[in-house]
Amino acid sequence: APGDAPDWQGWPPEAASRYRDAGYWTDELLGDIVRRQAAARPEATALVDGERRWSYAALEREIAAVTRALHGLGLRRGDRVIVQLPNVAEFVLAWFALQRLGAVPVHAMPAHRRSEIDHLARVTGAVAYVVPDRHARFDHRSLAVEIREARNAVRRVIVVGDAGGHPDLVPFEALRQDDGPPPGGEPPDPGDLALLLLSGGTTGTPKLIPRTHRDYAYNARAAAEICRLGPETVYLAVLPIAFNFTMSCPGILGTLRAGGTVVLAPNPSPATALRLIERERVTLTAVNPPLVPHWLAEAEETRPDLTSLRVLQVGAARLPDEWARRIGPELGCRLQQVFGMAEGLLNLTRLDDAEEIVCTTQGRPISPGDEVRVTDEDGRPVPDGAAGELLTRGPYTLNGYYRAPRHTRAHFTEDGYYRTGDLVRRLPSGHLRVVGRVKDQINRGGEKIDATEVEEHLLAHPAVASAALVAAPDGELGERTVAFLVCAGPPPSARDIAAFLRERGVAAYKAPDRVRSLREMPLTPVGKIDKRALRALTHHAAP
Ligand code: J2J
Repeated sequence: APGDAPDWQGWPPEAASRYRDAGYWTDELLGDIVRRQAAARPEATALVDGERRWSYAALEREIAAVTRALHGLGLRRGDRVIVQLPNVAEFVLAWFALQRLGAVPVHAMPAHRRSEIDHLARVTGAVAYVVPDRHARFDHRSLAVEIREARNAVRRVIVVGDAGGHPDLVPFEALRQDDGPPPGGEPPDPGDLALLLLSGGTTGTPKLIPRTHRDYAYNARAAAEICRLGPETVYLAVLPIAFNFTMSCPGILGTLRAGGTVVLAPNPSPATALRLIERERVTLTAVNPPLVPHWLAEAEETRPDLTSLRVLQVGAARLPDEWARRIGPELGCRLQQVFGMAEGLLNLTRLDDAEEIVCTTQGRPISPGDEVRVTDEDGRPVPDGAAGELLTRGPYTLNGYYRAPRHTRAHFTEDGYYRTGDLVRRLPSGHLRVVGRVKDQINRGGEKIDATEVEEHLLAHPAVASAALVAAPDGELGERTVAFLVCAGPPPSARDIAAFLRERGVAAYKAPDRVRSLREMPLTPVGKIDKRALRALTHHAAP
């Protein structure tokens, strides 16, 4: 951390005691979730990954083994560990084992590459890195070795799958069989940092979001209550497992807390997901909007038995009202719109909300402790129904980013509200409609792209003199990225740029969908690049 600044800012004492008194915050530790259910219903199915199945008792045994093994590898309370895994059971085992040690998983996405992971390693001082062997035609082991060489703090690399006999890599399989003595050491405190989530970011590099045992357990519990989860719940994890939505809204944590069953989808394809719903009698699952028309088409074509499915959650980007209206009639389940953010605030439509509300709003806050303000450009509250920026604070919303005091000052008000950068209209009922954005971010079908971050990479290209990344409306993804470039010589193509970014170790989804060259950038009166003018150009751009 720079200077003597604390790593992150917690809640003011007055708010903390209010949240405790109201019962939002308890002393529940995330690491105890499976232990409790293993005592209550040892034989019930907790986790399904392909042909592999774990009862709560079996899951408990394996988490205990992995906890001992990680302790044996030297991991201790407070240590940060980058976890970059696809939807595999080992994520669940590693995650709960880290929680029991009081170590802090850093949630990387499978698509992240050297640029993102190196940044995470540097900022967090991570001591270990958990990777798959290969995933989506990428060898994560070689990236891990590179990171380990560049970052001395990363002492251990743990590989799920084939460690290839590489002496520096620890096979995860060996951790599952550990039968050493139970680890001693201090248990974590409920107020401790429990995990670090990645923000979509708007400031050049991904910011890290500190979440504590207390606030994250409350997030999962409150969402689970609204979704009425119980032991009969079967949750299908379709979106990436490390995503806040999949983890705790109510997701994996909410389901396991309720004693239900978590089923992992190995890929997001509609055929895979719909087959799993039929086979495992799934009751709840969650997708982003671009998947919706594909699910509808697949269901129509293959007619799978979806009678078990009660609720389909859709979130992470704006769901068009017309798609929303088709879900109930065509899939035979209820739609629940989800407007969440890794920073905290979670909005859900309720199971008993009127159809019109469910199809046209993105829900309302899950907690009576959530405070919401909708303000104009000068920070003054706007009346209900008018568009304004959404500001929020509450029992599970962060008070500042991790080791980033400058970003924290930019994104929080004096009185501790987080500026979401989202433009919303609030109905008198408290429901929110997301109508736009004031942050410099592109939401590519739920995947957030920080324009500044990509622009900095583009400017490193020798032919590029000036660069701006903007969103263009897109029928499939909602938005796609267009890079406007001013070049000295012949402009690079979209393929050239994609190859250039890959070379720099940038995740592939950040490569611009289209590249257009301009003679000069349109500027605002104060001399900044006029992104509004550029966005207008995308509307009549040839594909
Ligand atoms: C419009 N924009 C939305 C929605 C998120 C649950 C669900 C999603 C996320 C998530 C999450 C939206 N309509 N329904 O963490 O727990 C945009 C907003 C928001 C940003 C947050 C969860 N749902 N968004 O998407 O941290 O712009 O979290 O501020 O990735 O996604 O992105 P992220």
